Amino acid sequence: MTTTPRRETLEKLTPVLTKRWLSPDAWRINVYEQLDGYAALRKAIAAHPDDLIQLIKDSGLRGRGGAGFPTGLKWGFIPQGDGKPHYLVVNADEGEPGTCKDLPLMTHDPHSLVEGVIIASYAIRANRAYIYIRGEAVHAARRLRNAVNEAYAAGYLGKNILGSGFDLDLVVHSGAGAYICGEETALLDSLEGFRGQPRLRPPFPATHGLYASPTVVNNVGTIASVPYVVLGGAAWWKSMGTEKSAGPMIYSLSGRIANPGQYECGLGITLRELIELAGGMQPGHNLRFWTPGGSSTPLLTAEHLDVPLDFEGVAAAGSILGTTATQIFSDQDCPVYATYRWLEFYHHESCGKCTPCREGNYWMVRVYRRILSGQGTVEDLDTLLDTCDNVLGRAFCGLGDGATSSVTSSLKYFKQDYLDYIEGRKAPKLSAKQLVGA
Ligand code: L3W
Repeated sequence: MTTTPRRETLEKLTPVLTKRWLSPDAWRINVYEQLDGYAALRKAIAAHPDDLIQLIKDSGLRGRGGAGFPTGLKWGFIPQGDGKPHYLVVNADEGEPGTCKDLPLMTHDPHSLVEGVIIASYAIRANRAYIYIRGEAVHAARRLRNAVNEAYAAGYLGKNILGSGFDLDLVVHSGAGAYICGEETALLDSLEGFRGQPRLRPPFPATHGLYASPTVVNNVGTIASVPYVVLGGAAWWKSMGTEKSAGPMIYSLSGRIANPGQYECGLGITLRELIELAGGMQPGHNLRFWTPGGSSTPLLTAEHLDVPLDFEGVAAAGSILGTTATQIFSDQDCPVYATYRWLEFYHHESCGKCTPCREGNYWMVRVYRRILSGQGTVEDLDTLLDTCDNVLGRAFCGLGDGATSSVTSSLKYFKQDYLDYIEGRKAPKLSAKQLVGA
């Protein structure tokens, strides 16, 4: 039986980026314009670019792609007067397991992203921008391309935008469905036509990005927030969220929840409140473990229901806010098996460039198969932790680090589940046949 949220919890919903999602046809430019669309662009283009960067700094807006890096600071890194072209690249390669906030935004409200792109490009003095969208997101890409065409026809893109003298071309580029291309430097390699593999950082894209030129790479949610900050002001933006984690955030809830979906609330809401907003757990299920921000973030448990879901609160609880993809598992789910399935994903998606990630994930998958088929040993648990030690901080990019998150955290909280497979108290989850090749 689903439960009805209390009024005080319902008031925690702050539809800002999601406010047009339920308006029919909001993806069409005429409807978008009737709903305040492109008003922020008119305001921004009358301002000095440096003032816009300052506004974004003042608002406290932080990256919505997983790392929470201060957006205004990143824009401010772009060298000015360097004679090089500057680029804005939107990372729309949403692929983190459990994450589903950017694709609905681009499907229901693509113009908010296009408007954000134009304002951000004007601020950093870029005359060319790209949206790199995940290859499988065919429908969202179609909506985006339609929005870009509409924006060109309305004079919001192209030459001399709104008579300001500012020119901008925007290209929507579809990837080919590789998770690694969500890593910003692999994305840039892919955009340049190379195989998508991460580059060594530093130098960061802010100085050496696309075609070795200064480039801002921002997530969809970050750039789509910009028009709202411009219209509402820094103080209004800061009135939502917490002091260090300002603004609203789209939390995607999935798993054993009555009403899975996207819930936009001020940063700092708790999982207890989110579950209430989502109508409670599914009947017969009790919360056992969950990810605060996708499969790359360490698991938390029922003990962490009241942790504030902002960058600082989640870090203090030993995890990472990540992409705010809360995947909710119950007492009917197995943390060992869930971790194995995530590891299979990382193993499959590892680009192979660095040894710790390529080999570490391969070996860990083999160990999990052994444990889950009832043939594991207690020593296997040390092998897993030792492998994680050799991947975390030693891989070339965040993919390797992310892969270790559920392994170390599930061993920390649910070691008994591992021992139950090893010592025969739990029936094997995999058959001997599935061990073939392990
Ligand atoms: C100039 C400096 N720029 C940092 C920039 C840097 C980047 C941003 C954040 O990974 C995490 C990852 C995933 N000068 C700079 C500088 N920057 N120092 O700031 O950088 P960083 O290294 O903190 O993180 P990152 O490499 O961007 C993002 C985690 O998010 N994640 C998300 C996964 C989502 C996907 C997806 O859906 N496609 O992959 C979830 O947890 O694991 O740790 O722009 O250039 N001194």
